[in-house]
Amino acid sequence: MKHLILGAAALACASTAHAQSWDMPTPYGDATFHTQNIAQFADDVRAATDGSLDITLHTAGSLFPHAEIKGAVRNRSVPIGEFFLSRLSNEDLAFGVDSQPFVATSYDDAERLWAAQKPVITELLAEQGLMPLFSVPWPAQGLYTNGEIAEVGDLNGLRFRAYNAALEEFATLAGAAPVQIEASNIPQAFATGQVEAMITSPSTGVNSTAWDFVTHYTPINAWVPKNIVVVNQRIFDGLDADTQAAILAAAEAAEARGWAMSAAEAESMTAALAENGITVYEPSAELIAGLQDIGATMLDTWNAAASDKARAVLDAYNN
Ligand code: PCA
Repeated sequence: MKHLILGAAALACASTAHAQSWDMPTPYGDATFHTQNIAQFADDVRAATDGSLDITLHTAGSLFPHAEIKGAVRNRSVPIGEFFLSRLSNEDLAFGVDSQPFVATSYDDAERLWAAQKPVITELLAEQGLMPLFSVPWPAQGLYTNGEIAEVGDLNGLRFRAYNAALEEFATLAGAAPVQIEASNIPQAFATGQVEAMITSPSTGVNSTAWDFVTHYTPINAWVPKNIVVVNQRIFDGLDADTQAAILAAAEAAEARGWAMSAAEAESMTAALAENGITVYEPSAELIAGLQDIGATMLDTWNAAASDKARAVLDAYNN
């Protein structure tokens, strides 16, 4: 009996000693479906570990600015974090394939692209002591402007909000003037006249109340970019096997749930844009052809600069 009690005490002790609080930064706000999905992931982990791993979200860039989140997980300032995957394209173009225009434009394409990309970026992230847990796409990206855009020439000279290097290149090739703005700063950037047009998902359009500053939206659906959640490998390896398994199971569920949430928002948030007074119109054949030309130019540039790993992703996707 004494032995048993001691055993139980030791167990309780062990679990207290190992109870952990994890801070998790994300660039996106609380109303974003990605954030809601991650909140559910955190709840699932808490439940599966009987509260011994407690993940606290820090949203809208409140703990680290977007550009620093990956580095913060790498240097163990935080164990886990979320960011926009293609922002790492300056490290290797393999990270940015999902943001190349007209490479993958539907959820089916995006799913195949993620299957091709995952092993390669898992390897690249491992070199930095990082492990991907799950990745979820935004709805396909559409064009927000004041007035209808009939052809690429109509974008000429517009101050254009961008969120990564590919979109900056795209806007520049369209004759627009790109300005990098974080998603949570979109309303302010439009209100102050810093930008006057953007390409983003219907989700981000609704989350930033786009009807306050633009009149028109067209679903050009040119790419389906992803967020990724990564964990520090060394911190993960330091967890007991049950906790590791709980995280991996919750991550798998979060990936499946996130893709479904994304697809649902592609429709519901486009409808919400219209309900709030935005004119939603189909892109003209001329506009799409012009945007496809820009995409082709970008792909040439991409191919010329791509690493073997990046090329392997595109080859695996295309074959
Ligand atoms: N929303 C994010 C990334 C892509 C998207 O749909 C943003 O606009 O920053």
